[in-house]
Amino acid sequence: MGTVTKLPFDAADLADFHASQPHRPERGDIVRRRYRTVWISDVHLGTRGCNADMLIDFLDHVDSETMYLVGDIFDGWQLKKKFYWPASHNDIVWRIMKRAKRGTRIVYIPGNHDEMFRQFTGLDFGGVKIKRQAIHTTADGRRLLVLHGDEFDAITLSHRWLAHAGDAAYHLMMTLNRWVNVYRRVMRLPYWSLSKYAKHKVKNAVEFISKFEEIVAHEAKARGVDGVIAGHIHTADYRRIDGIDYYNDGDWVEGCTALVEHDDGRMEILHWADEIRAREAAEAAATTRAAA
Ligand SMILES: [Mn+2]
Repeated sequence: MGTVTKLPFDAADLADFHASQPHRPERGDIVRRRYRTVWISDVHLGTRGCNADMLIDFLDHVDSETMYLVGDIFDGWQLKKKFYWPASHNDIVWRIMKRAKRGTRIVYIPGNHDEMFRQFTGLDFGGVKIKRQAIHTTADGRRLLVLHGDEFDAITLSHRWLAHAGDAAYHLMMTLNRWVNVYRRVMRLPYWSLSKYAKHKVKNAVEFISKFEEIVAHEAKARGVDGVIAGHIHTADYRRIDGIDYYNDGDWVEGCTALVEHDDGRMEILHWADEIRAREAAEAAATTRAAA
C-alpha cells in the first residue's frame, strides 16, 4: 500500500481551509452540547456510503475541548478507484478545520484507508495534529491508548486476500444499505442499518468482532494502560476485557456513532440517528402543542 493517493485538495492547504466558505453554512441558532472529549472515526469521505448529512448535523450540535479523529476519515482506496467528492464532504473538512481554529484540540490518527496522511505524522495542519497513536488521560485519571486498529489485521485476518474480499462484500453491502435507506426516507421511516443488522446475524462477523476486541485489549494491557479506544471495525462498543476498558467509537457509514467523555470522565456512545429521531419527535410534539 505504498502508492500515493491524490486527495481532493492539497494537504498543505488544509491549514487555510477555514478561510473558504462551506456549501452548507453552520447553523447559528443552535446551542451546542459540550463534552470534554469526542472521538469519531471511519467517516469514509470520498465514498457514497458516508452519511455526510448526519455527521454535519452532529458537528453542528456537539462541541468538545478535544476531538480525536480515529482514522479512515478519508477513503483513499475508493477515491483512487473512482473520484467522488460532493460539497457535503468538503463541508465536513471545513467544519473540522473551523473548530481547530476556534480552539478545539484536534488529534488525527490516520487509519488504513487514509494511510497517505501517516507520512505527515508529527505535523500540525492548522491546529490538527497528526499522530500515529495517542494516550488520552480521562478526567477520572485513566490512561487510554487511542489507535485506529488496522495494526491487528495480520492477526485477526489470516490472509490479505480475505481482507480485500471483505472489502468488496462490504461495498456491496453499503450500496444495498444506501438503497434501503433511500426507500425508507421516501416512506418516512427512520434510518436503519442493513449491514449492522447483518453483522449481528452472521456468526463469523460476531466472532471476528470479539476477536478484534480481545486482541486490542490484550495489546493495551501489554502497554500498561487502563484502556483502549479504537475504530476500524465499524462497531461501536464498550466492554471490560481482562481488566481493560475497551471502547470503539463505531463509524459514520453504518452506525453513525461517536464516543464522548463527560466532564467527570464518564464515557458514552452517542447513536446519532436516535438523537435526530428524538429531536424531531420533540419538535413535532411542540408544533402540535402550539397548534392546539
Ligand atoms: Mn480501517
